[in-house]
Amino acid sequence: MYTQSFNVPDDAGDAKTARLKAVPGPVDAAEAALQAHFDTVIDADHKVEPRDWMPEAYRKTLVRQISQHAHSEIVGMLPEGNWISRAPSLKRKAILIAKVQDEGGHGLYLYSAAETLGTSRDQMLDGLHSGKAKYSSIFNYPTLNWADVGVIGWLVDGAAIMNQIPLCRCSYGPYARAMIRVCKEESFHQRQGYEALLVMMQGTAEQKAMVQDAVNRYWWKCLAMFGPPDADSPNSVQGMRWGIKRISNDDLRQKFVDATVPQAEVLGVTLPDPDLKWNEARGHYDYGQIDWDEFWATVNGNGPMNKERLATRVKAHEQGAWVRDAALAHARKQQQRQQKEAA
Ligand code: FAQ
Repeated sequence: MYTQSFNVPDDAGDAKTARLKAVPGPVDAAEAALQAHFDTVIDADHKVEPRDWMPEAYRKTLVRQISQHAHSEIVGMLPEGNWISRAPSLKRKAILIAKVQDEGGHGLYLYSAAETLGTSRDQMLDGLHSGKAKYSSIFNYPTLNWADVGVIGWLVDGAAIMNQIPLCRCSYGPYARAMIRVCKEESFHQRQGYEALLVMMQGTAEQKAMVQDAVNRYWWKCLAMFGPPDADSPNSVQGMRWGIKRISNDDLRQKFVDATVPQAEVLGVTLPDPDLKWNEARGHYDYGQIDWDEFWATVNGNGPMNKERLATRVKAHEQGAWVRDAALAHARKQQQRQQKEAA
């Protein structure tokens, strides 16, 4: 459903570049030469690899974005994981288990990609568990009924793919390569959600009402997932100059709205926005105002489920300590055995 973004032109135009954040310049001639080479790589749209020299600000930005992304994947397992024991059939249960497991896998690819930048998994997890690191706002809302699981697949995974397809062309090689596999899997997640909703929409009046209720609760939160409007997005312009971000927050949001409206029509649900209408002149759907105060309250830890999500994550980490200890002990034993055999 979402493959169109691989070849959209980049949008790093002059007006936006004028708002570039200040990044410290090179300190000496040797560093200036390294910086010049890095700029050439970026301008030629080649990949930066872990062993290449890169400006500290580029490294920091990537660690920030990739680790937040990894945290989102593993915290994102919780709202749907909550429904595994209550899935309405064996088929839906098997699909949901596989999906939630995939999200855990995405977290692992992304933590591994961030580790290539010199940060450790422990450091990243400390950031998450202490509440210092961000993760996607969308996972701080409750999953109240079974239709929420379908809507997360359709809309949350749908928004995630829209944002992630351009990341397959990110300038940092390990992140770009991780995103290719992630996007393929997310595409199945999106379709399974949509298919589950299609089935419910052919069911009873109560089932249809459940779907509409879930859409009503999730629509606006999904639009906010793309991040603040471009004018209020402090990281966007530099991220685009570096080829990390390829399409701006607002442009991705618009692409998501345009792609989703026809899907809602096929499904037979109403998107809860009286201002949503086709604008012939723009060639896009117009849509209403997003509640940014609510978004920032959620991002800053005060959403309906922030405390519970974090507490569940911390508990899972603590209770999983014995698994990590056992894996390390096993690795040590294997290493000793190999050393003995080699001696
Ligand atoms: N939630 O200047 P910008 C998924 C923060 S994966 C929380 O625009 P940037 C899979 C932002 O970090 C979903 N915080 O920032 C799945 C920054 O704060 P900072 C996650 C947000 O980086 C599906 C500040 O606001 N995807 O769903 C959010 O240029 C189903 C200013 O914003 C990714 O992480 C938000 N929604 O653009 C799993 C994709 N938006 O760090 C389970 C990779 C913004 O300066 C079930 N990330 N902020 O303190 C990105 O593409 C970018 O980082 C953006 C934000 C677009 C999220």
